[in-house]
Amino acid sequence: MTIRPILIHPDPRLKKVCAPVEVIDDELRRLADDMLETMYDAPGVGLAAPQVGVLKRVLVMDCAKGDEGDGPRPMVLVNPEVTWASEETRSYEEGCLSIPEQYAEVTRPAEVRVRWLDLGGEMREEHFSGLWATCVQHEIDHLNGKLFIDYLKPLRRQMITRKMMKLKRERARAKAEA
Ligand code: GNR
Ligand code: NI
Repeated sequence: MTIRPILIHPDPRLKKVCAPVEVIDDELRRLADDMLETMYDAPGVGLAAPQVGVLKRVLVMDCAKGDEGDGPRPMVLVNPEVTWASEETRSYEEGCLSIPEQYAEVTRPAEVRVRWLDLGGEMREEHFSGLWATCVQHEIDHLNGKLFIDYLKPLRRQMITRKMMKLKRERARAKAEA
């Protein structure tokens, strides 16, 4: 398994609608493995393929931390689709590994049903609530080129984007000097 670099906003690859996965092969399984390792290393509770520069409809997540008892629950969702969303909403302070150290309240459906393919090519469907529901919607948004800051007022979004441009410039400079 390999930790892959996470793209930082703004990046054109984070704005693309990703393509459905056509075949589940070893390359895809390696991608999913790498994404899980990259997510746990960050650390984060979710990661979408475009965040590591792969424009395919794949996401990983594990929101089990903080849940009662049982250990980690790594999940890999291929071609995920929301099949039902609750009318009830909840707002949660979201962050994103592609927008480091910026947080904002986002309101989304409180619960969702999601259908996807697992790495064995089997169709799965599950009901998500709590952080799992927030996270899976945040990750599916990534697959559609959407970031949580797209829900904010334009001024706030622009302020965050400017901060990220500065962060990227500083990181590029530090790298050049290293
Ligand atoms: O690690 C993450 N935490 C988080 C917190 C609230 C709402 C969504 C998330 S997902 C984020 C990791 C990430 O950027 N996934 O795309
Ligand atoms: Ni994110």
